[in-house]
Amino acid sequence: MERRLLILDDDPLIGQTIQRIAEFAGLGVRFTTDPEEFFRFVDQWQPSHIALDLVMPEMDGVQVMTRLAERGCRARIVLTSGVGSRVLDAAGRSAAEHGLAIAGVLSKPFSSVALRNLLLHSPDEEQASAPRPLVNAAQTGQPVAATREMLSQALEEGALYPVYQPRVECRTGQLSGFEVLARWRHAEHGFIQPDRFIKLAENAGLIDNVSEQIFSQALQWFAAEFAHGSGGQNGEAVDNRKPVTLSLNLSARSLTDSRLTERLAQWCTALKVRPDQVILELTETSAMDDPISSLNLLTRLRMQGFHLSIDDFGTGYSSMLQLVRLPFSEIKIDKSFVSTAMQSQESRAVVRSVVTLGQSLGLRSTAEGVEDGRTLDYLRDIGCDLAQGYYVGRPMRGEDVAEWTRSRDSH
Ligand code: G
Ligand code: G
Ligand code: MN
Repeated sequence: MERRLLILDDDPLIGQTIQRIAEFAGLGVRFTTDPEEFFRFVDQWQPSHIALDLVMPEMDGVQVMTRLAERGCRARIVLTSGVGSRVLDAAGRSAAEHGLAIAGVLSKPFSSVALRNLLLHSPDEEQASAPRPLVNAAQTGQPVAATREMLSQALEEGALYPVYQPRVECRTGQLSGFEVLARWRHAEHGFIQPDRFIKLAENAGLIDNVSEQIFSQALQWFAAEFAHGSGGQNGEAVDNRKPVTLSLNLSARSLTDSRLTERLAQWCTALKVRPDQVILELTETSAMDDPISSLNLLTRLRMQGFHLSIDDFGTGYSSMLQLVRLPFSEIKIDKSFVSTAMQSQESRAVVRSVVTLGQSLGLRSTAEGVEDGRTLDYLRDIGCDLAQGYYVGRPMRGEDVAEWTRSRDSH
């Protein structure tokens, strides 16, 4: 495909410099300092790439991007500016949230090599280097408004089931455990995502029923595959490895009375799963209805040997106060920071601080949302303990875990 670059910059010197670099790299180039002419070129010349100055007197880059988004512009955009990388990063995320394709951001002064790389590298790499929204953009797909009745019926029919996402040690790559994630397969509406039914379950007073179904299925699977410290699929003890763990998401609403957690302890006894192989992940610790009784309950769980993890740390739902007040043994760094760590200096700063905070409080740190090898390398370098994310493994059905393990062992 022919590459055509359209440049909008109020500074003719910079615009011409970009033009020369791009022409030298073999691109067709148009350059203008006038926003209105710019939009005429966008419509008539259909550039494959756009270099856009973020700060201009007549119309700033964010306004330009809004108008590009309104036109459904598919060109890959390189943002340039002297305003500093924080502002550029934010603008890049805002553009990505508008659905624009961002090839990258360049702080002025930039090198010709950096510009060439952004203009020439393959779409795959461009995808990877695009700044992504810090907060996931709105749900896509056709949202089904799940109702209490639908959920009750699903519970009766056993339509909820667990999937398992692996967690590995950053240092060695060794399997550490699995997080259990709930899934709902609806006969008509297909898959309904947890972000749409967990809240509903909490508000409808059904969250304990949801958790019971998910936990019991997950514990049975786990007991059959991994309990008693065995790492083997067929029960043959695989040596000196650390026992594999099972992480369960526990709603703060389930801490108002002890029924669910008592059943959890009973299941563990019956299935011979050691409580110290089970990690309970808590989010929205600030939403605990009754802080004193939940503290009691969590402390008892901890004394029984269960581990406690503070989930989505850094999002505001999981607060520093709760981190110190409650007997946690693990801190999970929210995926919004981890998945943007390679593009954003700010995200890296947060990830690093949380790992350090964990270390000084004697907590294990787990990064969730690890989507590429570079992020995993980075996490290892800064001393993060565990990694979880699409790069390591997607959430999968129990019967697919053996295959995942085999494919890892084979290379
Ligand atoms: O895969 P993902 O979309 O599966 O999960 C979205 C969110 O839903 C997770 O952050 C998690 O906190 C929550 N979640 C998933 N499974 C469960 C569950 O079994 N119980 C509770 N309380 N929350 C869950
Ligand atoms: O409990 P919690 O909010 O942490 O649940 C994890 C959520 O993150 C689940 O919805 C899961 O599907 C999702 N997830 C797991 N790995 C990745 C990843 O690498 N990238 C992104 N964007 N989401 C992930
Ligand atoms: Mn979780």
